[in-house]
Amino acid sequence: MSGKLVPATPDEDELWRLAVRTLDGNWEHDHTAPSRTLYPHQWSWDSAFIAIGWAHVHPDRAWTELTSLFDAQWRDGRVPHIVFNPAVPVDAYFPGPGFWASAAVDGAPRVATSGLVQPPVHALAAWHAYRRAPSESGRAALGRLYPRLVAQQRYLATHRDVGGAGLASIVHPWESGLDNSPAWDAPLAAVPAEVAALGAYRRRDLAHAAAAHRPTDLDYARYVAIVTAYRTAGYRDDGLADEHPFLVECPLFNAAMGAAEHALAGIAGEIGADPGPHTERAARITTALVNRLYDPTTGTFHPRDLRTGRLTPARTVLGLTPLLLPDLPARQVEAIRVEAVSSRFGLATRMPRPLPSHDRTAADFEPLRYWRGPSWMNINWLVRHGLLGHGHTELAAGLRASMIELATTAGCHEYFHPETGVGLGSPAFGWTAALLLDVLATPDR
Ligand code: 9WN
Repeated sequence: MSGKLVPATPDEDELWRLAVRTLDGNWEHDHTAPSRTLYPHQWSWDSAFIAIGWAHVHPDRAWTELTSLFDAQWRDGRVPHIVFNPAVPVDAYFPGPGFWASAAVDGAPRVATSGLVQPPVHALAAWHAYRRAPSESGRAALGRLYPRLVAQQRYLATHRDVGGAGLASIVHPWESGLDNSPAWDAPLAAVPAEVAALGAYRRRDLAHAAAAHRPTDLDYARYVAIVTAYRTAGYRDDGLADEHPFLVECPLFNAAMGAAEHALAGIAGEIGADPGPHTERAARITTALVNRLYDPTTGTFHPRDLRTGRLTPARTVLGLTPLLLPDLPARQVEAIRVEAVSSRFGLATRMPRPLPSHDRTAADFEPLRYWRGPSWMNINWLVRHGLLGHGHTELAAGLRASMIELATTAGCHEYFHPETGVGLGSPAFGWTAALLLDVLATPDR
């Protein structure tokens, strides 16, 4: 599907052009910066979402975006969450390349990267991008990416299965992509850290965004302490269970990992490989996710803290994301629907605003602070995708309309006030623009 097929109203037409301009403005020779100011390098899951948008207007850029990211894949298969652009000054983002020190690690690529990962939405994105713009060169790019996507999954399913139950653990809130979510409050509170330790560094985010919207200094001190522990261990995963201060099984991360196997089955079929092993692995991940992270008493999914063995109590939007799995059992699909349409999230066939990132009725709901309330386009896109996959077309249509209406008034911001719809964070944000293109180009069925 390409740009010219968009059945646009004048408003949608203008929005389409704004989104393309935003992506163009952030394009940087072989990748797209999430934001020129706040995030001037390449981010892993951002690139996946952004590739879906490029597929509508510039399919070659979609493949370049994913390929440049996977060029930085480590020998063990991990796809780093940040690939540093050497042309950007080293102090433009904290923590920068010197802090991560990837060059000192055997098996890291030549380009400087972080040592963490992000939710593995890349196979899903590659499969989407291909189906949006099928072509011979697209199939060839898909064929080259396939073994790298498989290696990414293998890394997560082996090195990161710290709990031994078939799910991957995240070792830092940054790996969740929802860095400051209330879901991490309990495991993060157990990480020993002192704000004073931050004195050695300068937070660059506060030069571009209001402190009241961003994580606190104590959160940052803990983020730094967790990376320091992992870096000191050479980013090796074999000692995680004994030593590492933050170990959590996240519902979104694992739903993405399962959805990736479904996407890889589709890709395998397209390029003449065997889809069978992917379908089998997908089924195992779905079973493990339901067994480990679904709580029948709350009727939603929660992260599991491996340090305590307990599910974390917050009911965040993470709980809705297993809908991404096409083979999620009907009981859990229905439980997620009930949770989503409750006053906590407000999903409806006509809804004033997209889903918030946290339960609107919770005492710790904060409409302005990063991932603790604001609405984000990528999460709404994922949930829409899941609703469509499970036949909830009218709810998906309500969500789509609310996403378009929000961006029509507020533009391509990084995130949005979940009640007023005011745009927050970076005003020219990559995945917002990219996913708007996709939503505009895929009208309700
Ligand atoms: C840390 C780039 C990234 C997103 C994350 C988002 C934010 C970074 C930060 O920006 O995280 O990785 O500095 O806060 O939380 O989801 O990938 O857009």
